[in-house]
Amino acid sequence: MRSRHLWILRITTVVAFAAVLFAACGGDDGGGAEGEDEGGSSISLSAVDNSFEPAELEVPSSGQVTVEFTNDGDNPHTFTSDEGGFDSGTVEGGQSKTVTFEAPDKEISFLCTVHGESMSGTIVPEG
Ligand SMILES: [Cu+2]
Repeated sequence: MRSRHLWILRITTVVAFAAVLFAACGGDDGGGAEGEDEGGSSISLSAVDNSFEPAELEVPSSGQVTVEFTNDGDNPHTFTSDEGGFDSGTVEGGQSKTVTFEAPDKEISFLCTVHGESMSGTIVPEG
C-alpha cells in the first residue's frame, strides 16, 4: 500500500516537471510575427502633405504584398483601398505602419481617407 502511494507521487512529480519544461520551451509561438517570410517582398511607400510618394506603386502580381507605409508629413494620413481590401488606419506624422494584402491581378487605386481623392494613387501589378 505504502510503496504504491510513493510510486504515484513520483509519477506525478515527473509529469508536473515535464509540464513546466514544455511550457517554458513552447512559449514563443503565440507571437505576432507574420508576413515577410513566405516569398513576399516589402515595398516602401511614403506619405507627405498631401500626396503619396510614389503615387504609382509597383507590386508583385501574386502572393502577399507587404507595404511599409511611412508618414513623412505632418498631417495624419492613411493608406487605404477598398478594392485591395486594406486600410492602414490613421498614421500620424513621423509614424509608420506595415500593411499586408493579397497581390491584385489588375491595377487598383488607393487613397488617404483623411484627404480623399485629392490624395490618391495606383497600385500596379508587375508583369
Ligand atoms: Cu492624407
